[in-house]
Amino acid sequence: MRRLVILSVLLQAVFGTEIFVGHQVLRISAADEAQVQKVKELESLEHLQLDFWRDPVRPGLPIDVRVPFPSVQSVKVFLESHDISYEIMIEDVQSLLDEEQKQMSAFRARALTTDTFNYATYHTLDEIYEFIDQLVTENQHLVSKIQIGNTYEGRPIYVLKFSTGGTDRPAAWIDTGIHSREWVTQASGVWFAKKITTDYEKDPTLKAILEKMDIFLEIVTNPDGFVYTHKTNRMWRKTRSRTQGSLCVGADPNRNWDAGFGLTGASSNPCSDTYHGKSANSEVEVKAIVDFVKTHGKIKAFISIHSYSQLLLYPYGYKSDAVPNKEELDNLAKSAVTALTSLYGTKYKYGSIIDTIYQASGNTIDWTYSQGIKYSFTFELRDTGLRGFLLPASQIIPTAEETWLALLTIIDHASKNLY
Ligand code: 0X9
Ligand code: ZN
Repeated sequence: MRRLVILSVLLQAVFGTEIFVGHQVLRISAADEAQVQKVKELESLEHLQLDFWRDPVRPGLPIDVRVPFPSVQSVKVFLESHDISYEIMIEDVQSLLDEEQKQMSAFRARALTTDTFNYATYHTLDEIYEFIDQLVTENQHLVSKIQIGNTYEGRPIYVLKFSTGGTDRPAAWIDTGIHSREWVTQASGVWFAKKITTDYEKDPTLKAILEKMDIFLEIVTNPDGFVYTHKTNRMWRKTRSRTQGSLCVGADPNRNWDAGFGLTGASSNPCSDTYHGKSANSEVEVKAIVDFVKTHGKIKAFISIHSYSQLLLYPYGYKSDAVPNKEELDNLAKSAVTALTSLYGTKYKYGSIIDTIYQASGNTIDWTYSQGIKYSFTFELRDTGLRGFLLPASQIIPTAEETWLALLTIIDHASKNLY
C-alpha cells in the first residue's frame, strides 16, 4: 500500500488530479451520546483531513467518514480505544473511482440525439450542456433554455423551461447537483428532462400538470464544482469562489441562503465543507436562483435534490419550529415516498430537515419556504448501502425512475391546490 501511495502522490503532482488510494470510508455506529461526542472530537482534529459523508448527530444514525490513507490507522485506534464500533464501508475509494472512470470511457460516445444519449452513465458538464441544446432543438414546442446567470468562474448557468403555453402560469422548480459530488442527482436531472418530453402527452398526470403549470429544471446547479469533480477532485462539494484571507476555496451552496443564515448548522471556517460563505447569497450560483424565483413570483413548488441517505425532507432546517402546513407536507411526503417505494422497494424516511438529519441553517428550502412557496421539499437520493456519493452508474436509471414518481406526486398535489 505504501508504494501505491507514493505512486499516487507522484501521479497527483503530474496530472493535478486528486488520488484517493488507500482512503477508506468507515461507517461508525455511536451507541450513546458520549460516543457521538467522541466522534465530534475526531471531526475537530483538522490534521486528520476527515471528510464526513454523514455527520455525527445522535446515537442510532450512521456516521460515514472518508479517511485519507495517512489517518486510517490513528482513526481506527481512536475508535477502538473508545469502544466505538465501525465497519469498513469502502475499502479503497480510488478503486471505485477507477471503476467509475472505466465505465464512463466505455460509454463515452457522442450522442447525436437525446434518443441515443446514454442515460446509464455519468457525463461531463460539456456533455450535459450539449444534451440540453439537443433536447431544446428536438422539442421547440415544449422546451426552452434560460440562462439565469454566470458562475464564479464565468460559466453559464442554465435552466430548462417546460411549458405548453399560456401566460404567467404558476410553476414548479426542480434543481439537481447543487452539491457537485452528488453525481446521481445531475444524472437524474438529465433523465427527468428527457422523461418530460417523452411523457407529456401520454402520461395523464403530467399532461394535466403541464396544462396548468410550467416546470423549471436546473440540472447542473453548481457548474464550477461539477467541472472540478471531473477534472481535479471527485469529492468536491462546494462552489469554487475565493475567500479573501484564506487559501481555502468555496462555500457550501446549501448553507448560503438567506434563512437563518450563519446560525448553528453551518461553519464560519472557509476551509470547512459546510462553510456558509461571506454573507447570504454571496455565492452567485445561489443569487441567480434567488433572483429568478423573486422575478418569476409564481413558483408554487420547489424541490432541491441531493444525495445520499434516501430521505424526503421539508422545512425547517434552521429551527425546530413546525411549519404552519406541516400536516399537509407530512401527508404529501408520505404519498410521495409510497409512490417512490412502489417501483423497486427502495425505502425512504421523511420528515422535517432538523428532526430527520440535523440542523442546517441557510439551506435552500428554508429560504424558498420563507418566500411563500409552501410546497418546498428536498430529497436525498440513493443509497443507504455501501456506495454513498459513489453510486454505480447502473443505478442511475432506477434511481431517476423511482424519484420521478415522487416528483410527480408532489407537483400534482401543488397543481391541484394552487394558491
Ligand atoms: O448537509 C447538507 O447540505 C445535506 N446533506 S448532503 O449530504 N446532501 O450534503 C443535508 C442538509 C439538509 N437537507 C437538504 N436541504 N438537502
Ligand atoms: Zn447535498
